[in-house]
Amino acid sequence: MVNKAGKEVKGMTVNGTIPGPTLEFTEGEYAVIYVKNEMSVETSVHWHGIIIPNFFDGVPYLTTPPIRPGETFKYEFPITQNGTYWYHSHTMLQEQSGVFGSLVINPKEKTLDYDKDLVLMLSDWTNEKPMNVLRNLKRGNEWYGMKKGTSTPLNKVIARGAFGAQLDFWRQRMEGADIADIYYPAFLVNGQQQPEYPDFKAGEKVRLRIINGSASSQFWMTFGGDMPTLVSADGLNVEPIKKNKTFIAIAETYDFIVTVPQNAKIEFRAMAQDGSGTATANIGNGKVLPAEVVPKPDKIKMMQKMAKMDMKMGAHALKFQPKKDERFEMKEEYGMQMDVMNMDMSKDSTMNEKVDHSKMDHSNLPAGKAAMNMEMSKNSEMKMDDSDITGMDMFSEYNYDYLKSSEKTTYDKDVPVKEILLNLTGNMNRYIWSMNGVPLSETDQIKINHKEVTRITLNNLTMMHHPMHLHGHFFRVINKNGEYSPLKHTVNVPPMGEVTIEFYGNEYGDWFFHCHILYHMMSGMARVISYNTPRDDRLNGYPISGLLTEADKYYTWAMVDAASHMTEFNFTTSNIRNQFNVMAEYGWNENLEAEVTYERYLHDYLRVFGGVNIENEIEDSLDELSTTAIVGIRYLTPYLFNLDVRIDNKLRPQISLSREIIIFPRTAIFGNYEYQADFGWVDDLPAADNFANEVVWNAGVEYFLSRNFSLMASYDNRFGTGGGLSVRF
Ligand SMILES: [Cu+2]
Repeated sequence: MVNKAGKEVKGMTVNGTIPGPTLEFTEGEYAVIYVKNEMSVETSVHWHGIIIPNFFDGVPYLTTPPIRPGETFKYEFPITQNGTYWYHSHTMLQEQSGVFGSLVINPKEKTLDYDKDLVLMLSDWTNEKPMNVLRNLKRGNEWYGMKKGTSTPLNKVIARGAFGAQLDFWRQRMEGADIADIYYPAFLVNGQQQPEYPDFKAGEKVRLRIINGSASSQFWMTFGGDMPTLVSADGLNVEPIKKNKTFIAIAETYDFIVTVPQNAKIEFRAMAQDGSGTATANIGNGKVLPAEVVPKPDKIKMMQKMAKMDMKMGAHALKFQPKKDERFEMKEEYGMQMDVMNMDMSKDSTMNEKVDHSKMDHSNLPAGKAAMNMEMSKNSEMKMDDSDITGMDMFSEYNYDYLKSSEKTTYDKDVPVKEILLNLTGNMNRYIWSMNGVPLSETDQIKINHKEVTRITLNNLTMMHHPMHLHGHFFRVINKNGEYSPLKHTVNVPPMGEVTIEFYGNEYGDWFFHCHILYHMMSGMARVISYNTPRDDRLNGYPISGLLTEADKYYTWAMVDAASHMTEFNFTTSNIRNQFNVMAEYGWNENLEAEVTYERYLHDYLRVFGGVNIENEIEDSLDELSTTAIVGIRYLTPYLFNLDVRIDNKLRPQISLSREIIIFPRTAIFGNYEYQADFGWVDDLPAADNFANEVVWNAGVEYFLSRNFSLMASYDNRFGTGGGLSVRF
């Protein structure tokens, strides 16, 4: 029998309540949900973790039409599961603004022992417009790290004796080991920083339904009082386990049962993974039973360990030839350098057992990496001098071995298996995120087969965690529990780590598979997984390009320096492959240079460009201006120098190098050196010289006042010395 439950979601505007209302259903009901768009922009709602008819999955332009302003869309689907889930807008970055809420489905028959429910929805809060946050990430503004104190300026690095590790990172074109990109003034539980839940009586068993609805924050959760019992993950029940400190990735859900103490309240703490902030909630009455405070991660120490591990970083996020299949070469070349470790792969069969007996926990790692760890732990020379754990173990606390399904989750042995390798790739310099070096806008769909098992190896070649979410399916996360590996809809893949998931193809249509860090999804780390079935007619007029182009938008930024010796203007507009630049510099001593260029990115670090340059011919005089056409290449070198090699239509070659380094928490130094040679190939040189050259150089210091303002001082050999203000737009 099907119950018909009608629910109406109102006021789900950007400025409405955060989170949105909790939608409660009982397993077996038929959900009918009307979503009215009262915003001035398109929206959508995705039902995260719900097994749902493809058309109602809510990814605009892929499965479901977008909801236009003023329109009401009716979602309807049978509810065939129970547990803790959530819903959120799947339109660009709207979820960051607060378009999300919880979805609680009560079981038909209650099998767990608890008296009451309490939803705890975690989120991150920014005062900025989310698209502006992404624009700041694209332009490489260092402000967020400075503001939250997680950046690693050179003075701190040197003081800790980590300059060698820093050089190793720079060599691989990385600034450091970033954990999270964005500054958040607040982290929230149910929309508040410290909510109180006093309406529970001592002795009551409360099922905490914890959902991470953040746009880009993952948390360490801890609980005060007695050890809580973890009973379900991503909505599905697992073998109950007493567990306190637990990591929750973005979009995951975990249910814990706690017993309300006598005359005391349980503190629940959620600390952002990078230690930049905490939200808490108190459950019960009386004195607070504090939750363990998780120490902040030590980024400089992480850099040192990674440098010692000889990880090869910097796999391309944007390949030269996106259509060329180089997945396996990429996996071979980047990541952990296995050969260095001199390990014997043939021992694999016995490794897992041995590893389990060691005090270290490697079991989330594939056999190869686990083996390497073991070799390392046996080899005293390879041991980290100041720690009893090896470098790879830095991320072992993120494994899912504590999750065990109560039933076998394996598929029939006779079912064919299709293997897919996805390297997770990213480029912090340009903020491009992708898989196998190919962002969403440049890739084909991943074809999967009905009634087959699809096994995906997710190999993270970046320094960041990526919580990967597959729509419309639960997948097995292969862990040490083998046949009892848990089923999930979202899996966190730690830096340089590898996770294998598999699912049985019992659906139809196209489904989205993406990193749930919204800013990564919007920068290309996403795929469409397709059963290759005909598209729903109701999607006519909503081409899939509407989704694909979301990840390839143009972002525009500008900067003005107003100083006592000169003024400078820079303008950039850029998408994944293309960039337009306008630059104008004017010295009060009557020297000027202006340039307009178009650049095409061939891959992450290399671009070709062409344009027009104007400068004064005679020093300190604007009487004669020379206009030249220019072509050349720009290249980001190892150690993060910007190299520009060009030639103009007078056949004068020019080379320049520039670099900026953050030396103190809010202070950067910068320098630029430019050398132009003229062999007289086109214009005659004066006095029958056969060679002339011109050198331009400048160096200076910048102090960051805020996201948009800096103080600057510099010397320029054309303009002299001076200081002033930099304004970023
Ligand atoms: Cu990601």
